[in-house]
Amino acid sequence: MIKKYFVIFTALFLAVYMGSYCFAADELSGNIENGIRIVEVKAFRYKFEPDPIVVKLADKVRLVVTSADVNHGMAISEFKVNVTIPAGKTSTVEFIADKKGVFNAYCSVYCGSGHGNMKGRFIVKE
Ligand SMILES: [Cu+2]
Repeated sequence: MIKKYFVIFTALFLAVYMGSYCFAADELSGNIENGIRIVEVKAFRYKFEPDPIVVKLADKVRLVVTSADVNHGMAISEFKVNVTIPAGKTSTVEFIADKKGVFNAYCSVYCGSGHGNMKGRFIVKE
């Protein structure tokens, strides 16, 4: 009897554990180099990748954004980020993630019919 519960408990634990691992939306993005969290982002019609971008509160963040197609922009209003990325080029922006929460990163340069929906999430967690 106890053995049975143990098996069920273990199965449940594994399911929850694996589930949270697979669907973790909050794994930190990029790598720390010289104290800066560097995240490579790809901008293309009509998405940013990765999505979400996840950083830690107080991180110094450098977004290295490359456009895979046309001119794009990447803006995160709460951090006064607004960078333009010419077609096929890479732009870089640096800022401090000094507020926690879930923020919108959106395209700020008209890039086609789906431009208005070109959004990603920028998550700052503790
Ligand atoms: Cu756009």
